[in-house]
Amino acid sequence: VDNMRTPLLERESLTESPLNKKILSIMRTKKSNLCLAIDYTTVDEVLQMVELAGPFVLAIKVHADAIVDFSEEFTKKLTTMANDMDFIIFEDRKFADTGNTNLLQLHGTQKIASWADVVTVHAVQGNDSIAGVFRKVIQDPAYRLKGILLIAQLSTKGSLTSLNGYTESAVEIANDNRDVVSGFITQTRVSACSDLLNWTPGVNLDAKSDSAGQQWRGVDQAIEIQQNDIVIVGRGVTSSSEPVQQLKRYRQIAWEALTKNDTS
Ligand code: 5FU
Repeated sequence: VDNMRTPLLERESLTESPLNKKILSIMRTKKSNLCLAIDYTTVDEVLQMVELAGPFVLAIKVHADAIVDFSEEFTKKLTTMANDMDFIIFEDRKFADTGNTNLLQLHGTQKIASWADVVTVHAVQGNDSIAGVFRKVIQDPAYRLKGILLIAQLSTKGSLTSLNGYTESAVEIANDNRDVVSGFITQTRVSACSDLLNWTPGVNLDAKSDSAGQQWRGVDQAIEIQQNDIVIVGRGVTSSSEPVQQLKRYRQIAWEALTKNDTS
């Protein structure tokens, strides 16, 4: 398989996105292209896992609206831990509405723009509901938010993102808004552009699917064959009785797969 990826060091120096510069720098320093998806439902459980995972991960992904006792105190602790342990905070909100509503939700009860470094955004609502709104927030130093990941492909069985032209249209939105879009959520690398990072969920080394539409594949498939940059792993770690062992395992396998042909 040809390596479509530019060496990491070169990407880091070439990128004009401060967020991607930071991501690529953390990746190289921590030797980690692992994002942990923590889908626990209480603040205590989430923070305990962050404490364990912090040293091994590039990013921590949460679903703030799934945490039943979510509070501003939680996000204060999370941002402190992210600063101390050097990881990116990723809120997987999947914004998918009119630009005005997207903006209201960014600043709503959870104040996502204030604590998340990066959020996911569906491409389905179209360029004008995405670009201006997120640009305004990202350019405002009052907020922590520094970029968005466009969902080019979902990992779920039967996902409509595989309909003709959908993924290509998402890539077009990214190309037109390079100062806002930091990369993609995808299954197979969708852009050779070195300045756009390809993050991939649906990764598990020990299981193929849950009973609710998720499809998992291994790290070699995700990184070497499908040429993604960053793996997003959830239950492979969070449902394990030995999470630290699993964190080390996923981090090592994913890093080796990413840097195999990397000369930097
Ligand atoms: F955009 C997507 C997607 O296409 N598939 C996903 O699985 C997001 N996800 C998220 O990644 C999902 O919401 C979970 O938070 C996480 C995967 O966790 P798992 O436990 O490895 O299935």
